Amino acid sequence: MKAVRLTGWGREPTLADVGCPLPRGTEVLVRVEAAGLCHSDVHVIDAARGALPYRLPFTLGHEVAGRVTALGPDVEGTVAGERVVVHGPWGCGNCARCAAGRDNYCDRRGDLDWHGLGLGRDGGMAEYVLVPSARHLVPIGGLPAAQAAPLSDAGLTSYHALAGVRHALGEGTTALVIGVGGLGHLAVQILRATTPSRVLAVDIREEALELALRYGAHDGMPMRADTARMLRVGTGGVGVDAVLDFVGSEATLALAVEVLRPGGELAVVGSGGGRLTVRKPGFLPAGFRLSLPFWGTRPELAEVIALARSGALHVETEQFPLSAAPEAFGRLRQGRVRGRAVLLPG
Ligand code: FEH
Ligand code: ZN
Ligand code: ZN
Repeated sequence: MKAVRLTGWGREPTLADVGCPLPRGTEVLVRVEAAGLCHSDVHVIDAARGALPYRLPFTLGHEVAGRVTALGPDVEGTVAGERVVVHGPWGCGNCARCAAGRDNYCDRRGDLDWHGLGLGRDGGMAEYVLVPSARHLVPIGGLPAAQAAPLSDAGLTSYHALAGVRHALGEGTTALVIGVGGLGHLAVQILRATTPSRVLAVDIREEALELALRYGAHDGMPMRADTARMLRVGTGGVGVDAVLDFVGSEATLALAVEVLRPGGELAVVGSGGGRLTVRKPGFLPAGFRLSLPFWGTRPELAEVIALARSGALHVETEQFPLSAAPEAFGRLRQGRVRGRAVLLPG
């Protein structure tokens, strides 16, 4: 079968022919219908030798949807023909976190030499993918795979980040989304669908602000020197109740703490590597709370899929054949993907 393989650290992945795996025990073979690209894939590709515990080669792709095609003899919980999306942050499978579908916070993650689907284990940028257990599968019904796949990472990560700050987003509140790309445009929709908050968006790109407004943001502002002042004016001088920062740079973190209300929540999702000085006494808003959420849980993925199937969530995608993976990665690196890039093996 064809697969996008990472064969060397710092080397671009290549399309190669590899054997199609046969499911054993509790394993499930899924015919891939769509696999999304993520900035984390680029971070993995660019990682220095030894920076990650992963063993090469492996197939990339941790944002995958398709159809169950073969089952190991001990499989329970799915059937051949079922259309599914894969919950990608596979953990040890034995700790209390994994047992609850919270593999993203597996207690034994530090002992593993992989982080899940397409992250040190063979992923779904391929015609088929082997999933260790049906517990990692969420049914998608008639949802198109090119919609479902990005929801398993971009959608789930946004949803999980929001879950941690939701308590601050009741009636009369304001939420700020910084960075309206593959994750941010979904966060805008999830906020509108699940909170009463007014939703503001900030980005450096005019087309990203247009995307935010198209998907329900009440207002969008360019990232400039006076953005904090504009946001304070736009919130009647009190600031915002929660910030979801999908960039995570020095500038966006500084903007976030400048516009947060006392008791405000900051969820840093983007891996921009920005730093924030947290000290007392200091200059952060009183009652300031910070979260660094990672991906999301399997139960949350089922909630995201249900939102999408209800029509409340739509993923902006750019679709490529599997063979165009190098072009898709090039566009992702250049910041020239509108929404989420998705590979279609079929
Ligand atoms: C995956 C692996 C490591 C870090 C971050 C990620 C995210 O893309 C998962 O959403
Ligand atoms: Zn990802
Ligand atoms: Zn575990």
